[in-house]
Amino acid sequence: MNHHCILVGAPVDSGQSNPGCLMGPASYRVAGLAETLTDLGCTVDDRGDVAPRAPAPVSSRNPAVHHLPETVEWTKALASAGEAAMAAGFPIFLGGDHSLSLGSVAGVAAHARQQQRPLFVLWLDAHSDFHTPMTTSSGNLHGTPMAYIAGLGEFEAFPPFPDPVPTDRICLFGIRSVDTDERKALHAHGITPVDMRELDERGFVAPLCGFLDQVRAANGLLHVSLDVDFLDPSIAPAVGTTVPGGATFREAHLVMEMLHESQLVSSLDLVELNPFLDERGRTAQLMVDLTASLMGRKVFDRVNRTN
Ligand code: B3U
Ligand code: MN
Ligand code: MN
Repeated sequence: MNHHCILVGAPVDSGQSNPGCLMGPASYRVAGLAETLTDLGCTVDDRGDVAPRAPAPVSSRNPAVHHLPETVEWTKALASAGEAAMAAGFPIFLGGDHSLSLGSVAGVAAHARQQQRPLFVLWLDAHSDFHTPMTTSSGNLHGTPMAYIAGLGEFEAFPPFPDPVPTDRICLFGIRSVDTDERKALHAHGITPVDMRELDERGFVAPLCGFLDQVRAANGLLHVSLDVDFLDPSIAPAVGTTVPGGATFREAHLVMEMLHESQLVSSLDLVELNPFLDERGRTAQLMVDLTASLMGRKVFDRVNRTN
């Protein structure tokens, strides 16, 4: 894992309807993300917040879709910031709602193509985010990035995704809210999410190890997209779309520690934090602590964890 962290602020609020995500990057800074990473021995380059260009007057054929022009400009700006950050170190995209991943992962994919390395995506989320602008009924574009990344469906004014990620390199993990059209599309494209039912039955370790083995065998790059609503709302209230039954504090840290130990992760999104809905900064703090676990913070170094 590269320990030169590039912080890319992405105060995106256009992909959903609950104002507040634009305060996310500031909240992570206040919660001490850079200081935490520095304490862990990382070097940190905070590049500030990305500024998109003025939106062009584009509209969607689906009348439900809102803020398409703004989201298209964020996608373009974050794709170029992301590609540049990948060339320099380990990008951490500070959201911002999940529509930011339309751009962050596009930038990461462009870098992977240039490096001739296969890109894998781990989507830690309550939702599958597998709509297209044509199928969404909420019109919230934060529900679309996974289909865009897979190169599936029609994305209207968005630039074509640089190098679509084949569906067998995508792992949707922690899923517990899927709309009918998304379910149909997931079936049609042979994607079986690792949903909470599977995690209840098998635990978190085996499904995650299976995916990480695939990444390792292919010498792949691994992008992790962490949506606040992956977490149970009782520990992470600061999100507009809470869904009960999410990952616990211990499960979430376990995932992050396993990701650290794999040494496979090459980029990270922190998305959907809405500081306006937070309680004394506890969700922002938890997201910072989870990032610390991903970057190597442990309680104790054991030689053999099974003893
Ligand atoms: N699938 C629903 C709900 C949703 C997706 N992502 C979030 N919520 N955060 C939709 O609006 O597309
Ligand atoms: Mn999401
Ligand atoms: Mn979600």
